[in-house]
Amino acid sequence: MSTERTLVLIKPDGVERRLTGAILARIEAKGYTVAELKKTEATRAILEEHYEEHQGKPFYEPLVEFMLSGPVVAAVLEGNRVIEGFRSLAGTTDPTTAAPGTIRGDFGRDWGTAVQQNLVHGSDSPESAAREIGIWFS
Ligand code: DAT
Ligand code: MG
Repeated sequence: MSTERTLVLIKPDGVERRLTGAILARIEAKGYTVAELKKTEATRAILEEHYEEHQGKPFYEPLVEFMLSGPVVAAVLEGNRVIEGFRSLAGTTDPTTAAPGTIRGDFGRDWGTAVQQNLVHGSDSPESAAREIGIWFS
């Protein structure tokens, strides 16, 4: 067993489309524990830290603007290999090609700016998870 914690965000598109419950249901059905949960508004300062690795990329500003466009739901999940496991539940970054059966594949829409409107964020490594949990739940 390798019990881990990961940071999950339900992005503004997921909250606005009333998909919070459906997404959390998939997380719980998989057997992960929702250890922390809150609805909150991101700030530019939080997002600059959260998306530090993407600063300077062409999609960075649109991504930050999108994340500021409405409330998000932040969660800490616990479970065996949950970092990799949640990213598998979420599907690949682009909802157009994310596999059916995944959150992004089943609920993601193709509407022009869709890559950033991909419903959820999940930490990608133990280091990112520790860093991101500190940002959203300090
Ligand atoms: P992920 O969220 O799958 O970890 P990432 O960390 O590479 O993906 O990128 C963070 C977010 O930025 C991603 O969820 C959506 C957006 N994004 C990534 N690549 C993009 C691109 N080529 N065009 C527009 N938005 C992009
Ligand atoms: Mg990422």
